[in-house]
Amino acid sequence: SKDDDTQKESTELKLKNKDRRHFMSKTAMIGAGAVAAPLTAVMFSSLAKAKSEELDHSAMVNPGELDEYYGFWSGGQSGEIRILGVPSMRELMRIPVFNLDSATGWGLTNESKRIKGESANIMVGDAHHPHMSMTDGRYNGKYIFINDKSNSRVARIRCDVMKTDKIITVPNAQAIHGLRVQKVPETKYVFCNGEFEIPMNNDGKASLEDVSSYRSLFNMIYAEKMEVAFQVMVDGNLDNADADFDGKYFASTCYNSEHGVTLGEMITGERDHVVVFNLERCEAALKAGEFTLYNGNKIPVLDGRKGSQLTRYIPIAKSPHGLNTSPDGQYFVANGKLSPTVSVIAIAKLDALFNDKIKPRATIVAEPELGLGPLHTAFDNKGNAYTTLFIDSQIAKWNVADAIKAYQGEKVNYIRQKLDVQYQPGHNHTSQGETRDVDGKWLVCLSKFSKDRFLPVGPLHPENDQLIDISGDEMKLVHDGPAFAEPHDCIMVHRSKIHPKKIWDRNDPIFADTVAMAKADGVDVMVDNKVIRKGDQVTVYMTSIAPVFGLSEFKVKLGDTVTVVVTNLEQVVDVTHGFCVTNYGVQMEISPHETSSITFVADKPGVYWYYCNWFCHALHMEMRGRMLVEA
Ligand code: CUK
Ligand code: CUA
Repeated sequence: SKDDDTQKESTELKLKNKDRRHFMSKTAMIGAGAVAAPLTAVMFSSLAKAKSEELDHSAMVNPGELDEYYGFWSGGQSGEIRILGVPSMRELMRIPVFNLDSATGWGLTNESKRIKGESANIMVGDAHHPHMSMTDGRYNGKYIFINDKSNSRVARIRCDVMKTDKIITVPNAQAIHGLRVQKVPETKYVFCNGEFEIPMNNDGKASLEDVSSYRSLFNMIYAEKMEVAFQVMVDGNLDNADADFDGKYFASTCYNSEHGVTLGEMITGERDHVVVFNLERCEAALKAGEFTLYNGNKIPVLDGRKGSQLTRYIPIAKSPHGLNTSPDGQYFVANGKLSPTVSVIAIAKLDALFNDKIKPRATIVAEPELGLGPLHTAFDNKGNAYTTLFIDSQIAKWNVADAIKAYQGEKVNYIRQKLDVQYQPGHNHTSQGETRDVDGKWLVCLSKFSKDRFLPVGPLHPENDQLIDISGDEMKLVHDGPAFAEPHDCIMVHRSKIHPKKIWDRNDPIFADTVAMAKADGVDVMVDNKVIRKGDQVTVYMTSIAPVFGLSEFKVKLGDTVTVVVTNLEQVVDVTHGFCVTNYGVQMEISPHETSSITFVADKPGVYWYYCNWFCHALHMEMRGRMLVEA
């Protein structure tokens, strides 16, 4: 009814006013303190301290203030990465990766096509797991790696420019899903799972129906070269993975040990596994040549199926999902999904397991029951874990040491708190929580449904990324953040770890091939404005400096293949130009000291204006020229 609505509105208003009054009165006190003569310096400084403490635990980042953390969010089926400031949850940037991006021309420019390589024609992706390279178990600020489940790819983002610089398609595998990095001594390998099982030689010649020949692969990729180093064949479907803090073991959850192809077949068994990979033994097998090649490529595939010396299979409740290493380096935690439990594996017992001194189940030191649908677990720096409960729509905070005591039969309650989240959480992540620098300040919960939390925007709803303050004894929900389809996972990296460039280095490898092409044409892109024709191949070199392009017109013939190379000469930070040809579907970004290029066929005769589509100057509208296409 209308009355109800009015009442609801006035309650909301009161709440807002109360918050506002609260905030203003604190501010007013500080303000008064500064001018009130009777206040002693000590009193004033304690007031100032109270204020700064309040701000420390607040998600409020005032206009002009900077966030403490960079958050890297996956973009799910949008195929991109987003950078958020935490705790403000302001979106700072989008990094196109597997998708086509209208603003930057990613997917259209020659530079991005070279980086996309053999998958340059694919404009979609499903990006789940962004993780930063590490040195000695700490983020080193160099790269972010991310998987593309939909096209079996892995990409690398350079954090000095926040652009994608390598993309590879992983051979022999399908649906690259769980992805993490080696933490210690450094990220030599990025590893990822081929989730879907396929015939090892997937050439259509072997039986397509014989499911028993299908396999799922664990993939090890050299982080610097971005080449697949080797693959390990396993039993069952790999899901999520993580690494230890000793540089010895990698673990992955594994479902469908039944080798089923329908849902019913995949969940008949009571148990599935965590598969643990022994790096030293894998590298030794590789050296000894104990591998097989498939599909006519050169990637060595090791045999890690049950009974292999390279792996161990630890039975746990069926269909597990997330796998997370505790930042003290002691445990792998496998999340039950269909089971209300998580299984805690003691990493210190893995040597004994690989030396056949103990049985696989003897590595499990706790199996706390947390609630319905545990998917992923995050950690603080005080021995607590935070597990998302998808079905219960909660986060369970639990104490790892107490869970271990309970498993040994002691009567202790390991559950610390359950917090309702809105709604149905998938991943969660704590600030620096997958590293030795875990600080127990913030927890982000990526809720898959938002339902009534935001203004309705049609049948498609945003997701809800919720910020939770975990610095005190209790979890406190402090912010709701709507997110477009569909972040799966995120990490939060302290701002002190990342040092982005303000303008491009002219020697940057991303456009080095374009500059080399110009040089071969006798063109210095920093100076020259020239049109070079070779048959029906026309290359147009031009500079840009606000508010003009180096060429106010160029002429081509109908049917020519035209490459436009634009170099931005701006020394001034933040003056990005664009190059856009009307009615030709051509546009791209050129940031200060960057060179970008784009190739298209002049398939429409007449006059076509090109213009700058990144606002750069009071005369930005006038920053344009004509492409004359002669019939
Ligand atoms: S998966 Cu999405 S909720 Cu791809 Cu990391 Cu668990
Ligand atoms: Cu240059 Cu707008």
